[in-house]
Amino acid sequence: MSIWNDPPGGFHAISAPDYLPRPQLAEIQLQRLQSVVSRAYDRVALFRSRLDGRGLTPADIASLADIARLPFTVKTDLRDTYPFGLFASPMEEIVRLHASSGTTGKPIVVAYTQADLDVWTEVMVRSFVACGIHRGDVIQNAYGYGLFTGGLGAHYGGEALGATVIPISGGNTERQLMVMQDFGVTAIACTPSYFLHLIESAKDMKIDFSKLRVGVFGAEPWSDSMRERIQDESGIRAHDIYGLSEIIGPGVGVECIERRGLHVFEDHFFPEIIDSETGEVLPEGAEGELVLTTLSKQAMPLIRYRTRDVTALVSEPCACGRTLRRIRRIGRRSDDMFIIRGVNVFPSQVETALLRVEGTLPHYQIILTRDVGLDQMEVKVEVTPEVFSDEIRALEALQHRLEASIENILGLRVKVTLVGPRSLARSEGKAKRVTDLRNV
Ligand code: DLL
Repeated sequence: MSIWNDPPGGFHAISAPDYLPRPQLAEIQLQRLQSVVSRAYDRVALFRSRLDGRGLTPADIASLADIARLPFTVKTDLRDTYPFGLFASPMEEIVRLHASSGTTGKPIVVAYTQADLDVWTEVMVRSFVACGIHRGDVIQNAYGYGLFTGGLGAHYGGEALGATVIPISGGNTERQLMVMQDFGVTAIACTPSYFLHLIESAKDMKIDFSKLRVGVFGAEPWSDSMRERIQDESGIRAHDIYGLSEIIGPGVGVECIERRGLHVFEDHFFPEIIDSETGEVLPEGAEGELVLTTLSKQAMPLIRYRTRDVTALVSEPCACGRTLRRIRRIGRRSDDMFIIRGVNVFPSQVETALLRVEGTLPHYQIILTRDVGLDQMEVKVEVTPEVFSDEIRALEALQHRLEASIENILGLRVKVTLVGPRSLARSEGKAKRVTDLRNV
């Protein structure tokens, strides 16, 4: 039997919830929704006061449709309660913390109990299975290990599946290619742009990765044309995987073999699409902002979290047999966040970093390019007239201070270019801070 065939019921019992009849799934969802709303209400001051403010109690959630009565949660709620204000479990029960970009200087923090980690592992196993990855596969996990959720999320999923996981993390391209060839790697997990970089470098090094057959790519938007290019140039199948730290990490949704949208693991994450201007829930199929509710999270349950990712829900049955609804691939966001080398960046974070250093003006431009498949970011920043007339050494020192300040906040080394006062174009109305030239 072909390993690509994952029949209804799956080879893996763990994937059984992917194929539940919808009414049965809805029952599980309602029961979990009621319990997560109670948990958040009882244990998290912010949720309690928001529900109280609407005159609601957890007992008002009598059907799945009642979810629309609940208030939204947004990223700034995580910032305002930094670091631990949204936790619904005592520290003694929290076994892991991760962090992701906030909108200014501080990151946002997310927490997991052991049961949360088990759910995360489960959805990652189900994701790998959906991509046609099995026991016997050798997975090169080139997502970053650390505070970023990609590395450890994929790692534990791969191991629990029974595959062989190589925890190589991101970076060091030559070593990646050597390992890929020498260790007989059959599957790779990394950002699509990094894989593109690997392909380009492999050409130069005359390395062929003929054993590699599948890639699990996510953490940043990538187009259909980028998928074609990846597949044409490497001969592998490229799957899209989606997730975000606030909800769990990778494994919120994934493309099955059909690759016509990403199945959302709806038994753990309840999806809605809203109009990002009005907050109104949109009908099936309409494009809007994805809102997710964690149905089984203990340490940090999030109710109606506004992801800012723009997509649409697809509910036509999928040929793979999964009954889970799908979201269309995410092409853009409803805010100004962009992703570079897998790191989420808000222009406001760059601004915070620049303003921490004396001698610059709050006029800057962020330019994104791609060089041999690798994302590059340059920040052009205006300096004050006094600084501009300084000698070259003083300017270089300022440039280095700015680069260090940005690295401090983003964890990314980027190029800073100083320019004279009034040399950057001013926009009328809303400032356009980012020029993205990375079109693949
Ligand atoms: O990027 C989790 C992840 C790791 C997903 C590995 C997939 C693979 P964050 O760092 O919190 O978490 O970033 C989440 O990244 O809101 C989207 O804007 C974007 N994003 C993630 N996956 C995709 C994707 C991880 N497949 C933010 N397509 C999300 C488009 C994606 N955007």
